Amino acid sequence: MLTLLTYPSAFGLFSASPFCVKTAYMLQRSGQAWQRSDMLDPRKMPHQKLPVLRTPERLVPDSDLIRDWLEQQGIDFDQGLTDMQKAQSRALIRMAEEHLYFQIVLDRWDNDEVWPILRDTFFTEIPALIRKPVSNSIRKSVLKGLDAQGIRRFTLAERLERVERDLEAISAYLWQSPYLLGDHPTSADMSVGPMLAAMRATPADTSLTRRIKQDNLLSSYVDRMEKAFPLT
Ligand SMILES: N[C@@H](CCC(=O)N[C@@H](CS)C(=O)NCC(=O)O)C(=O)O
Repeated sequence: MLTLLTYPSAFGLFSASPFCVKTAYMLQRSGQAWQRSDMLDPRKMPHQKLPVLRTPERLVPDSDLIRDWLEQQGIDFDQGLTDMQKAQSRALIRMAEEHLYFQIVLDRWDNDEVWPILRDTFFTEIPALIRKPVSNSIRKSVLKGLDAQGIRRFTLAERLERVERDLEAISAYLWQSPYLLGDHPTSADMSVGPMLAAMRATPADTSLTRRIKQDNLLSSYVDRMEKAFPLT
């Protein structure tokens, strides 16, 4: 049986990590038998990140490498798509994972209202006595990473404008069909759906949570994806 090493359920989601949710969707779709195994500290993992898939032979890190592994077993997540649609799918996935994702991380980690909730969700394994200083220093290093990545250098208005462009692009697809590239979910949905779900689920009232919650097209798409891939 395959085992998905994942961050635990949080904020009403299968996992606080959209990459873990994406991988759970792919596993569900693959038809393979799998189970979840929750962990909070990924430092012993091959990339020091989650998700990781434990297969009979080895640990496979990274949702995209897990996708490759599953496709090598015979599943085709993009069956029936044209080469042009596959190219569009790749661009949508990169947009979600290399831009929207960092917007979500910033929305969660740079918000003093969300921070105590994050601390009590992600750092429960750290002994209570040292939890505050250790988690504060992890928070600092995450924010430093967002500075280095660049997203934290924009003003809030500039950031929202950047998000808006991406959401408009995603919406343009969803005006055409129930899923991004047709009438059934493909790999782009398994990446974009969890990213929008994560954006909506941040446990505070932020510009990003409001943006998704108040948008019927995007919110009903997130709900549709969650219904298409029921996870426990
Ligand atoms: N490219 C990776 C990204 C995975 C990722 O960024 N995971 C985050 C959680 S959403 C993580 O484990 N971060 C821990 C860390 O960076 O220390 C994938 O597609 O799986």
